[in-house]
Amino acid sequence: MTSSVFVDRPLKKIALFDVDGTLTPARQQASPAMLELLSKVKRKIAIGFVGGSDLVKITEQLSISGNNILEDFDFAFAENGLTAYRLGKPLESQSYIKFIGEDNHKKLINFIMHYLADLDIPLKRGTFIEFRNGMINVSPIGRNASVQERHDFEAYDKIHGVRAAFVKALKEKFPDLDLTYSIGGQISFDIFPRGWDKTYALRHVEKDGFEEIHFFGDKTYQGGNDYEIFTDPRTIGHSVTRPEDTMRLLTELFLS
Ligand code: M1P
Repeated sequence: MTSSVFVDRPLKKIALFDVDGTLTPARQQASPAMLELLSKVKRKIAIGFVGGSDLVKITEQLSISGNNILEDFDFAFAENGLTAYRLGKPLESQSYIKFIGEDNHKKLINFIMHYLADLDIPLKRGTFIEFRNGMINVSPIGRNASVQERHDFEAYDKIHGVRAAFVKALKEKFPDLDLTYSIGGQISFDIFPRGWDKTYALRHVEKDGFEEIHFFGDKTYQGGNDYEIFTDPRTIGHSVTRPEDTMRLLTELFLS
């Protein structure tokens, strides 16, 4: 049975959204039209986002006029759900560093820093490793690349497979660490314990007993960071190509 807190929604369903490429262009802000549509959808069903990024970045993208995203969305999942909120209240979580341990983490970071230093790519900026609650994020060009530099690196990486080779080297070096390496964005990849992909968020949503859990994402292909939740038997998956595609589907599914 659906939890009584969602009794005001006529349909006992929830829609979960990836952020980059689904609600917003990659690492950019959502359009006012998208936020307006989401607020209409929220009158019918529960809604939530499930992003790979941390909450600070997702807030930059979804709070375009000072709006509180923890109020706009019934469920807010950053770092695949390792940072989680339901109706504005934080939910229980786990941490990457506790899982892996300081010693293994140090070995991993030392290897990554050597690899980064030896990497010959056209541009290097800054912030090559970001330590988060549920994962670490590694970027060969560096996280403070400009928007144009991001696009250029993404195109370069499609040809040269810089990130794929990096991930291969890590898997070979650390076969015993139970980690997943996920290339979810344009310039970086995420490293987190196996199983801490976006399906992690479903444990929080399941408890409310929705009749249907819809998921919308753009990286739904095998190897993409939406693949596991998109193919999970608990969800009805929708593969989208860009935010306008998400808007079209939402209107068809829940507003017509
Ligand atoms: O949401 C997808 C990814 O977004 C960012 O990736 P990038 O900066 O490479 O475009 C990162 O926050 C990454 O962690 C996340 O998975």
